[in-house]
Amino acid sequence: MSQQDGRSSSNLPMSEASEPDQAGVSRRSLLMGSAGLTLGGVLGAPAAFAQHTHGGAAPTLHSQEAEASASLSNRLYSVNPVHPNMADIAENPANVPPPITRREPATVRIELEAIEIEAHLDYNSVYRFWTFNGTIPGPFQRIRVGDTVEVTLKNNEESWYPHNVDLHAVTGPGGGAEVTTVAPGETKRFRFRALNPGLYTYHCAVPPVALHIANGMYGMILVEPEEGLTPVDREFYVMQGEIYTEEPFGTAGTLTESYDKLVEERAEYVVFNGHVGALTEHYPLQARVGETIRIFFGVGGPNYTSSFHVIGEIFDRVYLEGSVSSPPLENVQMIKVGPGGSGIVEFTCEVPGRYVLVDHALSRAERGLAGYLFVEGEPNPEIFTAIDADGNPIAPIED
Ligand SMILES: [Cu+2]
Repeated sequence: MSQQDGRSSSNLPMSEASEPDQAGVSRRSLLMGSAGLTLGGVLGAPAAFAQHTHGGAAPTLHSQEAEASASLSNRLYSVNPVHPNMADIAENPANVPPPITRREPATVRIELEAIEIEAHLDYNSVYRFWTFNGTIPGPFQRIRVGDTVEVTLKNNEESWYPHNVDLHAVTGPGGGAEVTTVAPGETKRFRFRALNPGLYTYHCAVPPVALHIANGMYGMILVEPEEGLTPVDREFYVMQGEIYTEEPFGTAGTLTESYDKLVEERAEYVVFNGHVGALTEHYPLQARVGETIRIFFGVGGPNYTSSFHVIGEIFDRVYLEGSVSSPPLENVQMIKVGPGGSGIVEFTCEVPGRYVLVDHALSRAERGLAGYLFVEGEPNPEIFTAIDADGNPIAPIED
């Protein structure tokens, strides 16, 4: 399972602008606006939906700038207007390999590269992230129980630090961490047998481990059971993490990591898929009414437990702790996922519109943590409609 996404070693130059134009959005209005959007009006945003046509490749920054004028939420969480040439580390949540169809074990390869890369953290700031393969989370790995897995970890020549990988799906010392510790420019390999099905996290475990995780070195590996998972219409890959900067949340410019805040567990940023806006403006989830949706959810952390919830939806089935060999719980509002943990949720959206992914510890929405799921389709007033004083349905607002 070689993973290549084409951006693995593009350490793009930073724009000279370090004091960005505020683009008419003060930090205060951003905060108030994001709170209102998150908790308040979550009706459909068909215009924004139509503009996002991700076919696997990231949209160009030019197209994102063009969208800015048409989308309110884009104004709040604009991708990177002041650093147009800056690399982006957000992983596309739709980037999930297809289900495994073979019914025999095989030997599969996982190829990872530790890449330290300066990229935008928020619309007005950049940060030196540490990644697997240039994305946060690192690429989703999908194997089958009984497979023999050969893991290669390369550390990019441009790196400043050693890295390694501990996969929670591994039975063996350190989950592979000890045998994969690589200096910049070095490559190491190991082989393991996948004995237990489930959804597992992986992460760098070079001390201080919490720092390597906070800076972005985490991802997930799904070990499918022999019979596979139940087919669904759409699968998504979402992970939550914290970022600890010296500068307060919202500061413009190049931000620096804070070891003190890290050990005190006082994050400045909390994000889905790497940076502020990754799942609102950059890669919102997209689906159609009636489709079954599965989200592979994990917490890189390193420290916070997530109360993962989709505003306006109820999970039909949840596989707690990423266990795919236990029966699912049904009809659940929220799942708790601890650091290094995972959970799988499945649901169907009956009503079109915009749904918001959150950690229900909602102070974190004020520090960047939110994602959108846009559901397209015909209105379904039998299930949900605004009504007037006489109880008559009010037609949804058309864009
Ligand atoms: Cu590392």
